[in-house]
This record gives sequence, C-alpha cells and structure tokens, in this order.
Amino acid sequence: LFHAVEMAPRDPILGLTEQYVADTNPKKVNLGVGVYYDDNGKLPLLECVQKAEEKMMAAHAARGYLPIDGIAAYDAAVKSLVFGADSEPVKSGRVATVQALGGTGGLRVGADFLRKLNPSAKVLISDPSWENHRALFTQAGFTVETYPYYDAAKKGINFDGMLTALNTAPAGTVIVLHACCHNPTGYDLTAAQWDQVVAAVKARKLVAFLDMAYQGFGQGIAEDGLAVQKFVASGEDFFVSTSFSKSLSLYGERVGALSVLCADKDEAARVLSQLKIVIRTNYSNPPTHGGQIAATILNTPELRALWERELAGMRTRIKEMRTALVEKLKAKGVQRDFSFITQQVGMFSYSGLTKDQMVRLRNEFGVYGIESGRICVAALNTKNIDYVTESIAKVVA
Ligand code: PLP
Ligand code: TYF
Repeated sequence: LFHAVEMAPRDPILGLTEQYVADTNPKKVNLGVGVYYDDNGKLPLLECVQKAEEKMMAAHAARGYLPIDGIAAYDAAVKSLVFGADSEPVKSGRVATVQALGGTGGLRVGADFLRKLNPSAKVLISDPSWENHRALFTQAGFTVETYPYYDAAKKGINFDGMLTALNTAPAGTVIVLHACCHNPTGYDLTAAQWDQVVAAVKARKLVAFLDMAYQGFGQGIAEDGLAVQKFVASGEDFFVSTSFSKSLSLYGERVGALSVLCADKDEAARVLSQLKIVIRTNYSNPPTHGGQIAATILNTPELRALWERELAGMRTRIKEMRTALVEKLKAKGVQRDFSFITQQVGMFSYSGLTKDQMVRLRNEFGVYGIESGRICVAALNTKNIDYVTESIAKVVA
C-alpha cells in the first residue's frame, strides 16, 4: 500500500530545532524557532497561568465534551481582546468566534470555510511569510501566490509593490495579512500604510484574513490591534485568527481562535453554524485545559492585570535584546550598520545576514538561525548575547 509513498520534506524551522538538539557544542544557541525564552534561556510558565491552573485544580471540574465552538467564556474573551469589550461589533453580536487549536487551527478553520464559500478564489500571502501560510492554504485547496513585502535593499517594506499587487488582484482574492509583528521580517506597516491597505481591500472587494499570532509583542495589546480597528472602521467583513501560544506561553496547549466579522447578528449566526461544520468534521470539539486557562485569566481582573504585566515584561526584554544586539555588534568592531534591528518589532529580526553566513554561524559556532537570515531575538539573553555577537562579528568580517 505504501511502497510508493515519498518522504516529505521536513518543516524548515522545526527541522532546524532537531538539528540543534543533536548538536554537542556546549555553547550552542537556538535562534531558529519562534519561541520566547526568558533571560535564563528557559521557556516561561507565566505566573498568571500558574494561578489560573491552581484555581482550576481546586474546582476539580469534570471533563465533558466542550461545545463544538469551544468554551463560551473563552470565545467572549477573545472577541473582547480582538475587537474591544465595548466595541460595536461585539455589542451588536456580529462577530462569530470559535476556539481553535492554536493560531494554526484558527487559520485552517477559516481557510476551509473560505474554500467552500469561494472555491475559485486565490490566496495572496506576503513575500516572505510564515512558511506554513502557503502550506496551509494550499492544503485547503487554494492556489497561493504572494504580494511583495520585504525590500532587502531598503531594509524595510516594499509598500508600493504590495499596494500594486492588491490593486490588481481579482475581486474575492483572500489577502493574508500579519496584524502585527510580521514573521519573519519584523517590519510592520505604519498606521498610514494600513489605511491604504484597508482602502485597497475595500475598493477591490478583496477578503482580508488577519493573522494575529503576536498580539502584545509589538507595542501593546491595544496598540497591536490597530489593523483590526481599521478594518472594522472600513465596514468590511473579515477574518482574524488569534494565538495565545506566545502571549500566554502556552505553545503545547494549542490555544487559539478564529473570529469572523459579519454584517449583522443573523449573518454571524449562519457563519458560526458553518464554522462548526468544519470543526465537527475535523476534530469534533476543542480540548478543555488550555482554553479554560486563557478564559480564567482573561475574565478574572487580577489575573488579567498580572498577564498584562508579564506580557509587557516579555515585550520589553525583547526590545532590550534588540538594542544590546546592535550595541554589542558595534562594540565588537563590526562596521556594518545594524541599527535597523531596533526598528523591527516582535520576536523576529531579518538580520540581513546571507545564507552562507547563517550556515557558518550554525556549523562553526552552533548559533542556529534560519537560512533566510531570520533570527529569533526572543531567544537572546544576557548570558548568550556576547557569544552570539562575537560569532556574528566573525562571519561578517
Ligand atoms: N501565524 C504566525 C505568523 C506564526 O508565526 C505562528 C507561529 O507559530 C502561527 C500563526 C501559529 O501559531 P500557533 O502556534 O498558535 O498555531
Ligand atoms: O515561525 C516560527 O518560528 C513560529 C513557530 O510549522 C513555528 O511561528 C514554526 C514552524 C511551524 C510551526 C510553528
């Protein structure tokens, strides 16, 4: 039955972690995968999560099936987080939100629904984007193409190219946008550029799908919702996927969501019923634990405040590492100006290092980044940054 089955390629990012784990170099540093580590190089278990779990354990709750769309209090909390608790879309009940298996699950539920709705639509993702965007929308049956995004020479965004692509896309084309903290480049659109993107999406009758995997890692929870607010103001319907993998450091619990903004409450009820079919035929209903942690934190004022402080701590530490990276490279005599790294936001930096330099970093120094030059700044810390900058200084010399 399986003799003709070919070996599938490894996920380029997760495959790199396997290589890192096997490396015997005691100084090795993994700047590959997008995971936030604390200053001791440890994956944090947030205090707000511990407190929520203590509350949950004390309650000794039974583990029945959840509703297909997840925990109601979770879905309500996600809506408030994404759109604002007192926002018109939430108050009028025109958002359909479902709990999903991480941000990836939210994207996939949305993709499957969109494909049924408009089977001939194309999907445009940014060039470059998180690799799984292409794979996921392709698996859902779409033809996936790209819109220009990164301008290597300018160390920024090719905004004219992006806008031209939107302005020439056929009506119904699905545009996948990183709501904040663009993965992999670290370059986000300005408020004025978002206005132009929103106007193009509206004028061309495109379908926006915002991927919000890093809310709170850019400027703040509310600030990082800017793109969502602008799309709401445009009056268009759109999709938003949410992930708590990074913001609650709950990677393995698979806590995410999909929200679809509809024209009115009645439409939202019909859309929700279709999302539930996608879910039911895939995994029936989501798991209880992670969603309950998130719901407890988001709906308990003290835990919510604690989470906001802890998230701000992660955000601030990443910014400090960006500054330290630039300063230490300079102090080690590197001539090239790396100050653009402090203009980037979120967990990643497109460092501008070449593939050859990234391969040398890995093979000679045990410093693992993606061959595109992407490094995870959130994996730098006060203990490994000297070694990392020394290594970079050697490969750029
Ligand atoms: N979208 C982007 C842009 C990401 O970087 C990630 C990272 O993992 C995801 C979605 C998926 O998030 P999750 O791990 O919650 O599925
Ligand atoms: O880009 C990253 O590193 C994160 C983690 O298939 C990730 O988004 C990477 C690859 C993948 C799933 C998650």
